[in-house]
Amino acid sequence: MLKAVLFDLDGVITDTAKFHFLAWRDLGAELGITVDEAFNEELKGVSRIDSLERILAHGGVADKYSSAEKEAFCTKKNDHYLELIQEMTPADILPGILPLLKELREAGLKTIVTSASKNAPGILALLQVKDYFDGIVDPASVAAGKPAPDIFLAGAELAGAKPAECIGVEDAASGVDAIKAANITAVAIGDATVLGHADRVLADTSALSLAVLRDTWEQ
Ligand code: B16
Ligand code: MG
Repeated sequence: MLKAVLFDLDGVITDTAKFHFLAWRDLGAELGITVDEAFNEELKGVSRIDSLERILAHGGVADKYSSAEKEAFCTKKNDHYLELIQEMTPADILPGILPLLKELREAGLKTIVTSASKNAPGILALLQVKDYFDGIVDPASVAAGKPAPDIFLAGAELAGAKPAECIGVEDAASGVDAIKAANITAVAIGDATVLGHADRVLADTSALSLAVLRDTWEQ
């Protein structure tokens, strides 16, 4: 039986990806590294420090900075990101998400947030959807980030369900990798050419429903 739905946040519940992009783009510019939208795709679902490492490698300066300098760059990016997201309201919840959360509540399924973002609790509060979730996995508590399965395995455990009794919803290729590595059914939101390894790909969140999730899980 399908018992739990594990939700990625950025790109699934709300579109913070554009704010991550702007903050990384500006930090990159300060370091003389171009972060364009195509390269930004590779940062989706990837932790803050791993995103910085990828940007530095992309700029050919992987070994130039100390750990303390990298820490300072991450803090700067995050401070900028936090400024950008302060204006978020419930109107920024992506289409179809709120009806789905209500449907899942009524059907008695568990709902867990499995986001790589350390800002997830704050964003859920801004969106006023915290009460629709039974738990949030702390990304700092898992050994390895996406594409490793850890965060989704932790999400299943938090839901009190086996991986086979869960479904994961993701917008990033690294996130779909993580769901599949956890032996969980994956529903992806976005471009099928990037997310084709998911069990089902939907163009956008408005097509999400409990019926679609159940149908995918039962396939
Ligand atoms: P933070 P998700 C991920 O969230 C984002 O997709 C990724 O761009 C970001 O670097 C990562 O969270 C860490 O976020 O800097 O806020 O801790 O897609 O896994 O919900
Ligand atoms: Mg995401």
